[in-house]
This record gives sequence, C-alpha cells and structure tokens, in this order.
Amino acid sequence: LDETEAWMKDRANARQSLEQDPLFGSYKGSNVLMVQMESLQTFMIGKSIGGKEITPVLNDLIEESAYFSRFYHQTSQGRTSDADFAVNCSLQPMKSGSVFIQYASHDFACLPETLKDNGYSATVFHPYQGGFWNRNVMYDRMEYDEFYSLKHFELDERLGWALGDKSFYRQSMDIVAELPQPFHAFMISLTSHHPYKLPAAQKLLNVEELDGTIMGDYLQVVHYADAALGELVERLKAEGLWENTILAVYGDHDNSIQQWELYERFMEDTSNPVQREQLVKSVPFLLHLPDGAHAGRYNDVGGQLDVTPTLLHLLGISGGKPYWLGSPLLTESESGKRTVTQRNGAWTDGELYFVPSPDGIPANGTCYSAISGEQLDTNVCLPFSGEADTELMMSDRIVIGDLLRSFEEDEAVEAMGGER
Ligand code: GP9
Repeated sequence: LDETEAWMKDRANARQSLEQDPLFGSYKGSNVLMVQMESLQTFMIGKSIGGKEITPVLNDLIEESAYFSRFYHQTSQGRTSDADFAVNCSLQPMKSGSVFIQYASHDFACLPETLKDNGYSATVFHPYQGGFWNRNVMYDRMEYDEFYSLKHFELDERLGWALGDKSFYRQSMDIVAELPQPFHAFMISLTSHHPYKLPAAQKLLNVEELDGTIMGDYLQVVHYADAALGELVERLKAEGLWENTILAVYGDHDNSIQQWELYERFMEDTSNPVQREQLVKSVPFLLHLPDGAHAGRYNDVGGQLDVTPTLLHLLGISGGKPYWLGSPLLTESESGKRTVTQRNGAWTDGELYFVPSPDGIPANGTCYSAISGEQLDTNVCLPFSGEADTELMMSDRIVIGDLLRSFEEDEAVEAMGGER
C-alpha cells in the first residue's frame, strides 16, 4: 500500500506541477459531452473511397479541434468496457476479463464522480441492454445520476445491434437539453459494431473493390456513424450548447479486422509488424473547445488514460490526487516525455515502440523505431520497459486490491492533521 501510494503520488505531483499552465481552468464550468464511438480507428480518417470522403464530419471537426494524431486505445479483453474504464477512471484495464465485471464493487475516482464533486450533473447513454458489461452496477459505482440504456429509448431506427446512432443521439439530446448545467454527458455509440452490416439503402459509399468484404462493410458503417455525429453537432448548435460545451470524441478500440490485404487500400504497405501494431492501436481523439481555440494537430503520443486528466486540467480541477495514471495532453507547460503503456506490456514514447514477446520476458521483446518502423536492438528499449511494467503492476494493485479506498482514508486522516 505505502509503495503504491508513494508511486501514485509522484504521478500526481507531476500532473499538479503542470497546473501553472495558463490553460489550467480556462474552460472552468463548461459542460462536457464525451462521445465514445464504437470500433472507430484512425487509419481511414481523412481518406476517400469512390470519390467520397469516408468521414467528412470528423475531417471538418478535426480542423476546428485539438486533434491528437498519435493517440492509442489501451483496451484488452474487456473491449468497450475497458475503453470506458481507461478513459473515465484513468487506470489500466485487466490483462484478462473486464474491470466492469470483476471489480465493480471497488472504489475508483472516475470522471463522473469527480465532476459531480465539482457541481456537475453526470449522465450516461448507451442503447443496449443495461446489464451488458455489467454497466447497470458499474455506472452506479461511478456515481452517474442516470444511466439511459436500451429500455429508455424508442426503437424507431433499427440498425446493427439495436438502435441506430442517429436516433440514439437525437433521443439522448432530448434529455441532455434539459439537464442541469454544467453537465457531464457521456454517449456510447453502437451502430458501428462488428459485423458492420447495414441495409443497402444506408450504404452511401462506393467502396469499389472492397464491396462484399468486411472492410467495405466497415467503411460503410463508419460513414453512417460519422454522419450521425454530424447530426449531433448540429443539434448541439441548435440547442445553444456549442459555445459552452467541451466536446470530446474518441474511438473505443480496433475493428478486429486483421486481414492485412484489405488495409493495402489505405496504407502503401502493411507488412511491417510495428506499422500493423500502430494501425490496430490507433484511434482518433479530438477535443472541440467552446471557442474553437487551440485547434490544431498535436503530435505527441497519448492514450485513453490521458483523457480524464486532460479534461480536469481544462476545467481547473486539480489532478494532484493519487487516483489517476494519465496526464493532461493539452498543456502549454513542459510535460517531458510521455509514454503510452499498453495492457500487454507494449509501450511507445513516440520515438520507440516496444512489442513484448508472448512469454512476457522483456529481453525477448522487439524494439522498433516508432517513426521509421525499423527494428532496433532490443537493448535500446529495455531500459524503459521496466517503467511500463511498473505502471501495469501499480494499476493492478489498485484495481485488484481496492487501494483507492485506503488512499482516500489516508488523505482524510492527513487533512485532519493526524498521522496515518
Ligand atoms: C454493447 C457494446 C459492445 O453494449 O458496448 O461492446 P464490445 O463488444 O465492443 O466490447
């Protein structure tokens, strides 16, 4: 406990040292709308097929947002629930299973709870059965005021697994428009879920030779999901919320399509193993700030664990507590080198990319240049692999051992001038 708390406090102090930044608190009191888009990856952002942009809405939104072009999902077997946990609670998911299912009774300091402590309402929307990924229980633990699941929506647009994104956003916005402000609203989309099937009338792209392949279907459904996001943005504007809401949009995880020949359409060559690794792990993350300020491409690496610290920083809520692993991505202060650690022990600092071997022995892993893809001597990466493993170990101790409960007790004792 002491060792883990001390290690987490070092992380917290590093975050707190960034709070001298003029950006800290510059969006204090803004609403937060977070959209987690199902299976949305980075590789086709900005690309066209058959003469049409695949994601025209995202492409335009990126131009007026802070866009993190080297952003990675950090999920494992818990897929969508892992993305939710990593983003909102800024801790690593489990190596196997899902924190939402295995550790829903444990204490975490997730975004909804933290924002509620700062005067926000907190609401989550997802148009599927509330028991899936144990969301009913976990969202209660995360202290959302309300969870709107499938049973709360009118099934007036049947697509994919359940309700189409367009209707989902429209019905969710009917509720958001009435929420007490400032609000934190979290929408988890579903239509672009595997197996990516859409009725013919909804397939608006000409995917040329990809027609009839799973990649062709994926692009069609991403095009639909993108259009739905466009309707959500228009509705935010129509409700007068665009100017006082931070919109955060990110992809939850990869699309599980591992047929590399289907990617050749977008990438000149996918034979390089680290290029494949980066393709699978890269998801978009954009932050649209109320005044459209700080728009541009941010090329430092970042990951899902950094989303909550980034939002807290902008809202002026201190990240100086030892509850989170990530660090703010959008800061004018010098943040030093950032490393994104994957659950399987892979990591990148933007220059190096380390892929562990299945036996988990660091010396058997493979070290690459993250820029050129060239394979390097493993010894170049080895000195840093210990840090990634330590992060995973500390996170596991917290999640499995329910240590945040003890951290909070220690803080309460210290605040009263006592010794723990
Ligand atoms: C269903 C949806 C699916 O509620 O979140 O999640 P996934 O299968 O992608 O983990």
